[in-house]
Amino acid sequence: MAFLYKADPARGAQWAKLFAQKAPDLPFHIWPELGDPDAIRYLAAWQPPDDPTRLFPNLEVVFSVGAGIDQFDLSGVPAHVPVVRMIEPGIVEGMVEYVTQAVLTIHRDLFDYGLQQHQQVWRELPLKPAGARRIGVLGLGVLGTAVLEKLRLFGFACAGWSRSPREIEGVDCYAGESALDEFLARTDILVCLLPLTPATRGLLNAGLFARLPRGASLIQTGRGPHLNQPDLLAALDSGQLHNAILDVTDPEPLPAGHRLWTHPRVRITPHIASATRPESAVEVVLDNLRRHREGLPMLGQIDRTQGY
Ligand code: NDP
Ligand code: OXD
Repeated sequence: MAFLYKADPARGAQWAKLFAQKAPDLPFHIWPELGDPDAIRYLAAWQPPDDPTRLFPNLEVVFSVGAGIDQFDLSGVPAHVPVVRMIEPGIVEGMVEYVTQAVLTIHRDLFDYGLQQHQQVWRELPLKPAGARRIGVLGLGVLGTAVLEKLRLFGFACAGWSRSPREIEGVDCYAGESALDEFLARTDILVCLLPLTPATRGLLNAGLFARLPRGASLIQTGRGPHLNQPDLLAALDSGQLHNAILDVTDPEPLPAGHRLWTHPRVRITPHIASATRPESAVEVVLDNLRRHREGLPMLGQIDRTQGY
């Protein structure tokens, strides 16, 4: 019985060390070193190989090393093999930090002050209290909920949107297509923390931007293909959107010379909003292996019918 890791090899080396300490009886391999393919029962990957059960006929569980699983070709993983995404405290902490700094950057007009600094202009802009700033988070899952719980403490007017109805203390929760208009109309800073599925691909487009109040801002921490990039540029140029902070783009990396790189009201980071932390991730994976052995549901097992 063995565990195979197929993702960034430097992080794989950290996983290997942690497995050696915490599960010394479970042989751990880092792709492309496989050992005996018949012994591989568990695979953790950013992207599994094609046809994994042909390569590893005794495969029992596939883990995503990331929170999202859109990079998986689920049709290649037979239905009897559960697919488990990463839910671990390190990813949550990183995302809460990133979105909080992005919201505060926009809320405290640091984009505009940056432009002023560039022109050596010393001019005070009107200060808006947090309670007058309306934050709206698309996606009320593990990450969206954690982000809102933090933002609420600053006094922002917080709301979120999900597929099924949710309840979060101090947050106005909206659910489903029919509630999207109302949610958007009350949102000054829109944060995307959705999974990428056929239903959410391209959701951040001209039609959606037009339903936000004029001058709203976007923080995009979901997946690049949620966003129609030409529509974003048009909305920024027309003033419908005031600024945008993008952690994810399509494609990644964003090609050299793309207009988004140099737009004065766009800030770009290279998909670093959050990352799986080996120390906490290995604990969670080992706990899921225990659950699997005991026939208990694993934390983060995805619903294939929904694609997340
Ligand atoms: P979850 O699965 O816990 O939450 C997803 C949320 O999105 C749920 O509230 C779900 O609704 C909602 N949702 C899904 N589809 C729809 C839809 N069609 N309409 C409305 N709401 C929908 O995911 P996480 O919070 O753990 O992660 C969210 C995403 O964040 C990841 O999939 C990934 O894309 C991104 N991410 C980005 C990172 C980065 O560094 N930039 C790092 C980690 C994650 P419901 O509650 O009804 O199920
Ligand atoms: C993730 C990511 O999904 O890093 O975990 O984007």
